[in-house]
Amino acid sequence: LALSVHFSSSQTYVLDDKGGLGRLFDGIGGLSGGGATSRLLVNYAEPYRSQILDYLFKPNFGASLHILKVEIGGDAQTTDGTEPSHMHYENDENYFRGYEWWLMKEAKKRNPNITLIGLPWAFPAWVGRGKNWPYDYPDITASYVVNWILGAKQYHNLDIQYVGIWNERKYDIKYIKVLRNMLDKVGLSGVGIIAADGDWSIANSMISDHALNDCVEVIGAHYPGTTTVADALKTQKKLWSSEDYSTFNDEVGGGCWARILNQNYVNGNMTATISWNLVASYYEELPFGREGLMTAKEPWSGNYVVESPIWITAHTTQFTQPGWTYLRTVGHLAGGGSYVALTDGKGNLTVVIETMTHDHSVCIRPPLPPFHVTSQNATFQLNGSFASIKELQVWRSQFNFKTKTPSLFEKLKPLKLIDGSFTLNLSEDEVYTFTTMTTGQKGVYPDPPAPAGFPKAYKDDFNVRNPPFSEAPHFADQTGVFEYYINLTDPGPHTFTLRQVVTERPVTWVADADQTISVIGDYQWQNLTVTCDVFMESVDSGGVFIAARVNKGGESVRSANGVFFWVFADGTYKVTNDLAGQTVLAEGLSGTRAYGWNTLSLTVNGQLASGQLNGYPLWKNAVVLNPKNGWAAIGTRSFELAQFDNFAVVAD
Ligand code: 147
Ligand code: CA
Repeated sequence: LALSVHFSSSQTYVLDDKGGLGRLFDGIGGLSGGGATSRLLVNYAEPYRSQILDYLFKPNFGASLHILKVEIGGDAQTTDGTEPSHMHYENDENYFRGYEWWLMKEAKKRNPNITLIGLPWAFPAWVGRGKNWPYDYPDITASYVVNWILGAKQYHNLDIQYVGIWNERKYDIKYIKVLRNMLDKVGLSGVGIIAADGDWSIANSMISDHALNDCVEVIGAHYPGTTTVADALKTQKKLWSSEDYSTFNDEVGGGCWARILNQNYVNGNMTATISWNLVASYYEELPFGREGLMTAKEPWSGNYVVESPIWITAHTTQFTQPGWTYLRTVGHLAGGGSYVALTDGKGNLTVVIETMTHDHSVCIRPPLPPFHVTSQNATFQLNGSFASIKELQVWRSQFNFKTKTPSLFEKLKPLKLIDGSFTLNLSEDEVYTFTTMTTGQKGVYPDPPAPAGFPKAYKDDFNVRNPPFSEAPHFADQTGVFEYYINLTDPGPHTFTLRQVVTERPVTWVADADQTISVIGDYQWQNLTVTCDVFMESVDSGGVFIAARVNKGGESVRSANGVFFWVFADGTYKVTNDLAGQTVLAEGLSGTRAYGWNTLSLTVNGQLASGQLNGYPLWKNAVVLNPKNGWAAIGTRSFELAQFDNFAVVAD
């Protein structure tokens, strides 16, 4: 016999500051990078690009984020692509690569008080001095990171407030001390160190090492599942969920975000939560597709989607600021769910309540233990300095998984308080904000253009004298870095090209390929012709390719399959089914050499592929059974310099 029992609870919750306050609130943020998650955002035309940025950063409009964390590019694969380093080589410094500088400036334009954070995932090879490890020469690594912070100020007037160690990899106590010391020496004593962007284990090291403890301003844990550990509490440091979320941004994703934004404080005393990622602006078929607060992955159409996590963020961000303080009176609701309350210390109060059910708030990690949420009545009694509050603004989100028509961040009628008290009838899967702040707004722009596939006929001659970004539109580097390049001595048709510039295997974060590769186009493409002029810069050993149907990127890039047409500087060519070059479909002589331009053309149609060199057929009828579809790509045989020009693709 199965019994089903329905609890219907009704309870009173006191919100009070009489016994003192809780921890200082540090904000809600988004993470660009780790890696290349904003890659496609930069190529949106106006007004769409500014609209997306407004939904993310503009105060009292959308997510109105308090924190922007970015990757310090290290020339290596860091999840959805590579991000360029400010120092490809030891004697090289350039603070205008990539898009993180631009993104930080756009964020700051909208919210001058935004907190900026930098964190490396990978490092250029020279930092490791030949080893795949960044800590053998702590002074080198520290000065490399400090240069990035100094460059942010010098070239972009950006004040970086926090810097991290090495994302989700081992921390090194010596290195942390060297970094702290170097920051102080160059006048960056205001830059706080977050450590160690992984689990909580650094707390234990901090307890036994006072000097280390003094170096670390914030303990940052990733995907903490809303809880912390005794050692972390014992340090009395700020505790942050410095990377969290990473969940497909449908309604369950929104539910995950609502639950952890409250419960990271309620259960884990964490005073900041940062979403991986900020905005899903990478090809969806790359790893962790659409795991951003919103989606903007179609610069060619202008389409973007303001997903539910944006409005869930707004419930907290629009009615609080870093520097507000949590009340001690926060907690769980009797019928399931949670509430937090924050104050600015000047009489303002913001209460956020969530009643997300288990199945509608599962995040990617860690596993979520079972719990029950039921509809319930809740009475809130405002005491202490809040006793005299007469009216609260009310904002509500109802996910409504039954009808699949969520109502997100709706402003309801202000609530009149009687003797500082109000009673609610809470349903499952709701988020409420009750606040004295009257500045909230559900920002809106006209609908963006309809979604559309990548253009079937696409070309780029890279002829841009002052490119707004170092990378050419829509190319998503998966190993190596491809940059606009000017051949100052070339009088002719190849003055402006795209150049692969990483010449040594970086200190990696995941397994970069042994070849470099940049993908572009529509993952669904099957039949197409890819054409590109190529120029090798390594005598004898050089090699370059163009490719179609490339089926993998991100951390799986090493095992990418597709149709790869290579020419080598030793006068030969190859056609392979894989990036690694193991499965050879055709090979022979090409007469190709370094320091001369050649035009490659690759046509794939059904199960057959053919190739042309400088307009003449070189090979044909290579049989391609798999993959059936994938991106177009360009790349090199190894970490070597090479140039590309007049890239063109025509797809069926
Ligand atoms: C994190 C990374 O820091 C991000 O760059 C991004 O890759 C993100 C995607 O979910 O994940 O790395 C993690 C990888 C694996 C685990 C946790 C974090 N894990 O298996 O618990
Ligand atoms: Ca050109």
